[in-house]
Amino acid sequence: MHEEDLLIEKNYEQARADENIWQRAKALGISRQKFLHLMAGAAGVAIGLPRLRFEKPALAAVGVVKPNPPELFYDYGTNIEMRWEAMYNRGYLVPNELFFVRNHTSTPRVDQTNWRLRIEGSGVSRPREFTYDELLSLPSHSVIRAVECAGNGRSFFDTVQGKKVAGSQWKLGAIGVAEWTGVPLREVLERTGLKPTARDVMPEGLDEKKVRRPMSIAKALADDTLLVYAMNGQILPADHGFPLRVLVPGWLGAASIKWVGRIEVSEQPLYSPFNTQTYVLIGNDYPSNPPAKGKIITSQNVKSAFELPWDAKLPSGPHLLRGRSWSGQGKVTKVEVSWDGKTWQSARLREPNISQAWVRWDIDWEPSPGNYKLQARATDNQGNTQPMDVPFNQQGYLYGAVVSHQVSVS
Ligand SMILES: Nc1nc2c(c(=O)[nH]1)N[C@H]1C(S)=C(S)[C@@H](COP(=O)(O)O)O[C@H]1N2
Ligand SMILES: [Mo]
Repeated sequence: MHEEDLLIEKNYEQARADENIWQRAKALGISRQKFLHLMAGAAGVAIGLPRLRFEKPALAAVGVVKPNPPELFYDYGTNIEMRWEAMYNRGYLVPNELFFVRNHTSTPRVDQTNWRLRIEGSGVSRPREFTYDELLSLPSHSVIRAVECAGNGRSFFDTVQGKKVAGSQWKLGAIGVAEWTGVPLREVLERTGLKPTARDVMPEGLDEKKVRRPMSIAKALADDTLLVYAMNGQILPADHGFPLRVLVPGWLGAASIKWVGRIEVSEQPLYSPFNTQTYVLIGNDYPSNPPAKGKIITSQNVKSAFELPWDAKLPSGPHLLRGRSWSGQGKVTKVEVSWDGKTWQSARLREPNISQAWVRWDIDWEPSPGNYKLQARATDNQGNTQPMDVPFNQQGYLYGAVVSHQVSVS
């Protein structure tokens, strides 16, 4: 094709598409000769394109609806973990297709036309139901916040402390940050005759196990505690709680009940197996707290992750290391990185830095060949700094110690 023909947009696009296919074919190790042969066999570029696209089949974890290809997720059966390396070239938010999923059973398919949200209990004087459309017509609010599983980092109790505990062996990808849109829970409680004597609020899921976990009335009335119907500008996906989920910022993920169908408001403290048996810290360093078997978890702690695969292989020479740090209790103010286990250097924090979400950071690194254990240590505005070690607890929650990330440079 002559250069001047490329002034015509259609020709230009065609030529660039051909070139692009050839480049991709070359990257796959296909020779020019073989490529021309393949192209000749196709009735034009439009047919050649899909033929040359090498896509791995999207495997489906049990009970998770969305595709979970192995380049985006680790698969733990009913739970899928975000791969941190997949965030290296993305922005602040985790796209819905890359957001981790933690299901106690499996994602239920709820038809929003028959679905109702029921508010009841001794803490309200006008118990009632809301339809999906009624909720959509209430005042709405959008916030950017993390949802993080209390078990995020659990595998390090095994690999660092040598104490393997049951449950998904998460590395650090059981967290995601999204923009959540919904009705403040307060707006709904105010429409059900909330009593001044109300103490606890317990949302309950419509999944098989009816996952439910209480929060204090103060937390329920906070501006950013939401009944969420949209995630990152899209209708809330099935795996993340369609038609409605709760967002309880800063608290463990288990408080952010998905597929919520009922909310109990009580004048008495509320308990469920999810704050007495599980999601409590049990161990020598934690006193029991009847009727809970241990210390009840509320806020998440400070953690950091590199946007690298486990284990990582890098070429020697200059590299821009990237990562993110977060705290359930506030905003990260400082991140330090070490590649020798002795000296620490400050990483550059990149805007935005949103409280109870995370901050992106980066640092230049020019390693020579060898094996390294990269470490990142964050501090939040409440003065919490990641420790080098954390006390053990039986169910492997809140592993907030500095993690060593194995990298081999050649
Ligand atoms: N109804 C219900 N809500 C639930 C769960 C569940 O299994 N059922 N899992 C909880 C846990 S343990 C976590 S960490 C978060 C995970 O949210 P995500 O799957 O949208 O990432 O949802 C919470 N809400
Ligand atoms: Mo969780």
